Amino acid sequence: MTHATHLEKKGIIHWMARWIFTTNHKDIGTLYLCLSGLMFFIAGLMAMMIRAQLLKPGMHLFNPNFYNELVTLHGLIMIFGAIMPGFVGLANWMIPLMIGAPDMALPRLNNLSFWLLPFAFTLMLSTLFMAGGGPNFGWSMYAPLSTTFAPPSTDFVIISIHMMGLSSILGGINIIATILNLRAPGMTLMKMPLFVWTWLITAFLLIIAMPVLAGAVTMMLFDRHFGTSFFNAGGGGDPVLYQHIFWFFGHPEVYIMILPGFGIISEVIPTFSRKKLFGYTSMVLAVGAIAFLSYIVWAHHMFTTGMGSGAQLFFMYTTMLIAVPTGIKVFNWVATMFRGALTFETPMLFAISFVILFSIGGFSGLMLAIIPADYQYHETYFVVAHFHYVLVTGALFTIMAGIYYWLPKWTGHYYNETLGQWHFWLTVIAVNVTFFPMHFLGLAGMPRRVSDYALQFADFNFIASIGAFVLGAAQIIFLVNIILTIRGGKKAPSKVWDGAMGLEWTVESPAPYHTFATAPVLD
Ligand code: CU1
Repeated sequence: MTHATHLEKKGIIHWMARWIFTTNHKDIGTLYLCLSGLMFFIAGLMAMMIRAQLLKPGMHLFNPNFYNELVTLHGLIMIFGAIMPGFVGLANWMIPLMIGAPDMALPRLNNLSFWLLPFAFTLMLSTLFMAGGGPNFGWSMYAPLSTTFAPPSTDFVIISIHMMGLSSILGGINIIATILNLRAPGMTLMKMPLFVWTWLITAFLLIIAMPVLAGAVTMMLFDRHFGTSFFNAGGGGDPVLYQHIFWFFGHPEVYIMILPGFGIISEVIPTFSRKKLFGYTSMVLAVGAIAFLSYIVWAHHMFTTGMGSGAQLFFMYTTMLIAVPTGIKVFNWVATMFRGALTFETPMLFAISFVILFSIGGFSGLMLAIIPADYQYHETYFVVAHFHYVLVTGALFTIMAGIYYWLPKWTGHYYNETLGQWHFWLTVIAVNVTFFPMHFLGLAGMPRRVSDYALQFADFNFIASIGAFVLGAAQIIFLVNIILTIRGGKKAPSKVWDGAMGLEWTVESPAPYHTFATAPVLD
């Protein structure tokens, strides 16, 4: 071995050791964001394969069973692989900086929380190559499809969900410990930036919700292998019990994927409006109210299971009640922009389009909450349209807003604004072209999770598929822009957005010693 290759080898080992053993919140934040990006790519490819199969009626790209595996893994990986790690990555990067903490409270636990995930997702994706195929029962894993009739690989899905759940619970504990214990003197709870507040509440949701999911999949495992009949009517159990347990986790999970996004938007809109956030206290209370309500609405996913009308009415009214705190938040965001000195950089564009498109998703959610109407909409593309409007804007757009907003702080360089604008406009147009026609498909009666459809649905499906391909392609611009920003670009000062009234961060942070830049660029 020559001297040079020896040094090179040492360099690679050092580089690997740094990322594997790191306990630094910025490093771990970066790892989370890289994993999120990779999972977004994989689950996005699956979405485009789904839309290719649905391009026109009678397509035979794959057999219906593989189509179901794609639908299942697209959902599971987007939720647990792309969105949640994306928000946790942003939390790792920004919460210590925003509250003036030197790092997360439990740095080694932080390392473990991250490194559980690559193994969990390798396990989950490997099910595609197992005998009998991957999971084919949808991300909600309803029994008995996931028990009696499921392929053997389901057990590996269960184990990977346990690993992801453990990661989330440990991450939630770490975030709560950090926020409650490591705030700088003077940083009282009601002075914390909204992003920190929303994450504090989200962390409690995680700790309450994830063990419930773990319980549900463990009961699945017992029904599959250990002779129990929790979800088997033949043995005295009830498949509907699975749905109750799953959605007691599943509905709060939706808010786990949205509340941190509310926080990001509450940082971005004031900065680019050059005004203080309107109604800070009501924002905090609204997030708390939404989090509470999210635990008493779960059966709105189950109106058609034959529950009594008293229960149906309870879940209808509590669901509709969520519109009140959500309305308060939308009002406050608009009031913050009102008479502000607005500019429309990429983070602000994503923030404004979030407010508008998320409201559309909110309204279709209200439509779904109306019991008699839900009998018509249930299991149709109307539901698919609804939750993609909520999650693509509430999670994806807000994460993108956050990345554009904070990238200059992280790297010391501005991103390319022209590329950012192209990325935004292509994305926002493509999202609407993809998902808006699904409302019409659902109202016309097209069922979800079916790999082919009747002729009358052809036109809207074709439009939706074209939109999906454009949406996927547009993300290449995002990736290129991020790489260019990491490698160089216009130098950014510590007050990246002209310090807009000191609204960017409440606490000046020490220079990150692990930026990508070669020279220290942040003061
Ligand atoms: Cu729900």
